[in-house]
Formats: sequence, structure tokens, C-alpha cells
Amino acid sequence: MDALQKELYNAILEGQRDIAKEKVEQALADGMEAGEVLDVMVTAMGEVGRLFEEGEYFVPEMLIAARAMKTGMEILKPKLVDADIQPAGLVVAGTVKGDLHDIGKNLVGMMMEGKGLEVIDLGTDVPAERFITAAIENNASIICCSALLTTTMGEMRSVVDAAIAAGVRDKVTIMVGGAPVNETFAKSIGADIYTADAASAAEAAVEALKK
Ligand code: B12
Repeated sequence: MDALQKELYNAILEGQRDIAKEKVEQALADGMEAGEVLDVMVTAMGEVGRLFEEGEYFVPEMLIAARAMKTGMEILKPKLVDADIQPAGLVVAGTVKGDLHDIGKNLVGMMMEGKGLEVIDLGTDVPAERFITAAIENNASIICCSALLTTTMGEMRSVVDAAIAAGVRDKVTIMVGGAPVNETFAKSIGADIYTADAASAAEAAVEALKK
């Protein structure tokens, strides 16, 4: 990391929203790629998680770091999303019931918008049935579920089950992701697609729409 990247990294780690904003703007003005700026912030959030695990950080520290990251993401959004593209498909996205983590879900949404998809964001703490009713009402072809807690990832199975119960399982592609989720888990609950990060999620969504 160069000096500016390190300053941005530290601003996220310490939850300094104004400094994070300034550093993101500076990095872009210096010609750094938006994706590269994002990587610095994601790495910093990983470190926040590590510090929390070690008992050095508590929830308030995680929260202010998340706020700083969100401020940075807002500045990056126009760079990651090309507003001129016509929507090539519709996605309903949300974080599952009981889970309030939304940074990863927001990133996935941004990357999908960047690929020309329209994203309906249901927010966090979304009950399984809500994913399904939103998909039906909006005629969405993809449902994207995010979970960051081992205690909430099971909710994704409820989303698959709710799609079956509503008789729309064959009409929607169900994508799952988030730090505790993996391919094996995705298969075990009957989801269609798992990917590890936002960029690959957007690519997989575009591929799924071609089918
Ligand atoms: C920030 C944060 C918070 C913030 C969230 C703020 C917000 N608005 O999101 C706050 C303070 C609210 C919070 C609260 C809690 N948190 Co927290 N949090 C984090 C932290 C530090 C960062 C998460 C993050 O934003 N990462 C950055 C993003 C970019 O990464 P990501 O979400 O993984 O997303 C990427 C991929 O997973 C993927 N992806 C994500 N979603 C999807 C969806 C699809 C469809 C696809 C294909 C891909 C995909 O793409 C993304 C981009 O590449 C993590 C640590 C970590 N290492 O994850 C802990 C962490 C997730 N939290 C944890 C815990 C324990 C909690 C609390 C229970 C703490 C408490 N005692 O209250 C509460 C739970 C609250 C709740 N009900 O949800 C634990 C979970 C442990 C576990 N095994 O379940 C972690 C892992 C910390 C730790 N190491 O212990 N947290």
C-alpha cells in the first residue's frame, strides 16, 4: 500500500468518516481505479473483524468503521455503476432475517447495477416470504440473499423453501453469499448460485440471465 492507501485504510479502521471521504476523493483524483480503492476499504473491514474477534474492538467500533466505509462507497458508486446502461434484468436483493450487515449486500447490488441490472434493495432483516413476494410483484428473475452470521445463514434455506411453497422456484434464480456461506452450503439448501465476492456475483447474475 502506498501512503494514501494506508491513510484510507486507517481512516476506515478508526471509523473516521470525514477523513475516509477525503482520502477516497483524493485517491480518485490521483487516478486510482475505483476497484482498487474499494479493495483497500474491504481489507480494512477485514481487519476490523479480526480486531473484534480478538476482543480489541466492540460493536461501536465496528459500527463507526462501517459508517466510514459506507461514506467511501457512496463516492465510489458513480464510478462503479454506469448509469447509461439499459436494465438487462431485475434482481431483488436483501440481507436475511435477523441479520443487519449490509455492506456486502450493497456492494453486490452496486456491481450488478454496474453490469446493467436493475436492483430492488429490500434492505436488511428481510423475512423469507418478503423476498418471494417482492420477486413476484416485480417479476424479478434473480433473488440475492446475503448473510454474515452463522446464526442467520440458515434463513437462506427458508427463502428457497418459500419459493417452492409459492410455486415460483423454477422462475427465479436464487443466489446466496456472505462471509460464512460457501458452495457446499449453497448446494445443501438448494440455492442456484454462490460466489465469494461482489464482482463474481454480478458476472454470475449476467450469465444466469442469458439462460
Ligand atoms: C461491520 C460489521 C458489523 C456492523 C454492520 C454494519 C453494516 N451496516 O453492515 C455491526 C456493528 C452492525 C455488526 C453487528 C454484529 N456483528 Co458484525 N461484523 C462486521 C464486520 C467487521 C465487517 C462486515 C463487512 O461489512 N465486511 C465487508 C464486506 C464487503 O464483506 P462481506 O459482507 O463479506 O461481503 C462480501 C462477500 O461476502 C460477498 N457477498 C456478500 N453478500 C452476498 C450476497 C450474494 C448473493 C453473493 C453472491 C455474495 C455476497 O460479496 C461481498 C463483497 O465482495 C464483520 C467481520 C468480517 N470479517 O466479516 C463482523 C462480523 C460479521 N460480525 C459478527 C458479529 C458476531 C456481530 C454481532 C452478533 C455482534 C454483537 N455481539 O452484537 C452483531 C449482529 C447484528 C445483527 N443482528 O446483524 C461476526 C460474525 C461471527 C459469526 N460467525 O457469525 C463477524 C464475522 C466478526 C467476527 N470476526 O467475529 N457487525
